[in-house]
Amino acid sequence: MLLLQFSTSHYCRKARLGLGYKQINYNIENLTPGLHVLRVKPLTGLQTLPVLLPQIEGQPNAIADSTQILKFLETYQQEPSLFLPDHQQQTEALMLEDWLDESIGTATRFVYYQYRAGEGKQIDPSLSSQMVISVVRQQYGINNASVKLATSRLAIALEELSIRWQKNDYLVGNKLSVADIAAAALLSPLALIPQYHQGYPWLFEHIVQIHQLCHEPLPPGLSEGEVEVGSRE
Ligand SMILES: N[C@@H](CCC(=O)N[C@@H](CS)C(=O)NCC(=O)O)C(=O)O
Repeated sequence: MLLLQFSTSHYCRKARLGLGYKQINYNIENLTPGLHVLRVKPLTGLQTLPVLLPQIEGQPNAIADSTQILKFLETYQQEPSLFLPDHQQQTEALMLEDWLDESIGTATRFVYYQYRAGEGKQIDPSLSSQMVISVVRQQYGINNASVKLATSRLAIALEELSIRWQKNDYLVGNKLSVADIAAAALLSPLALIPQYHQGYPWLFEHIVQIHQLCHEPLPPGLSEGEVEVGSRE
């Protein structure tokens, strides 16, 4: 299998977590933002990444969207399962996944790129990085007003996740589901923002645990050698 991705995209991280959880072998092709459209659009009709190319006879040629990729992986290789045996719980996990994808992953992007363009500029002050950040901000309409809205959406999300994760190790049911994978991937960019990293230690503990369960290297801000989550308070 081949995963077409942007190396830093949190939606691509979500697909990698699914592949890693099921321990499926795959290769990666990193695409350049902007030019990626030339490679991706003819394959899927869309322009977003991740895209998975199963490269297996009898399987679809290309699968776009992280949610569809996880669904495909579940049919391709059932064990270990990412779907919950209880139908109602599985529906709840799919709803949470959709909310995290459509609302919270976007809110994270807004808050993250605002930080990288301001206080967090020193993470990579190079011209090329600052140009990418500026293009992304324009593309998605990231400005003070939209970031304010995104920040309040994130606050509600963190409240909801804290209730669920503090009650149980998993967001729904008693095992890892697509909801946990979506949350771990789509909130991971917040690890680089001190206000979130210091304010929500339980979030990053869960993100680390889920990455370990999925055999996926930790995201920036949580990698080995960096300051331990719990010791930052
Ligand atoms: N719902 C999609 C969202 C993916 C998405 O927004 N990908 C971004 C990268 S983080 C992208 O490809 N942006 C490029 C573009 O829109 O041209 C998914 O879950 O795969």
